[in-house]
Amino acid sequence: MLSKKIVDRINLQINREMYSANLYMAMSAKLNDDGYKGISTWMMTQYHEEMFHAMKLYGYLQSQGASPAIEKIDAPAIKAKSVKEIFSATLEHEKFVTASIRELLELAISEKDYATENLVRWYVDEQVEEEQNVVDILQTIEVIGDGKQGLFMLNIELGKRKPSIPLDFTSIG
Ligand code: OFO
Repeated sequence: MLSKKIVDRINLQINREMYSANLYMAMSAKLNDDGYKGISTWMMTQYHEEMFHAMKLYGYLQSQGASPAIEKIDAPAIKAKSVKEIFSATLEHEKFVTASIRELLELAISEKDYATENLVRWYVDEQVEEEQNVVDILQTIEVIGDGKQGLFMLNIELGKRKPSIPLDFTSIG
């Protein structure tokens, strides 16, 4: 059985993952408006990844007899204008999520909640991968420059991204 502290902290993480999903959906919309359909697809795929992160925690709470608490999600604030700025903002956001996951892991360890610890370690690995993906894209932008020709190629490349997670959440948990 999960402690109230753990349930509350997992619910906070669900909210943060759903905020991440909204943030990337909003970025996807902006990129689509700006004519970058491929990069917009990459961001929408990221939206699905984030929803999966939220739903995996949701399913875990239910599997432990606890209730997910769905709260208000803040509207995403996007100040970034260029593609490079958007990916820099993405990296900053992922670093925030990584810190949030570490906090949850530290709580699980301090409570000797080994089941939650095991679950959260999956997110630790996931964050390493997510940060690396964005670092790679930023490095590519450094190499090709953020002129129109380079971004045209990047747009084609990132448009090939497919979700690595199931999009049907009904079986999670
Ligand atoms: Fe982007 O990894 Fe979840 O939030």
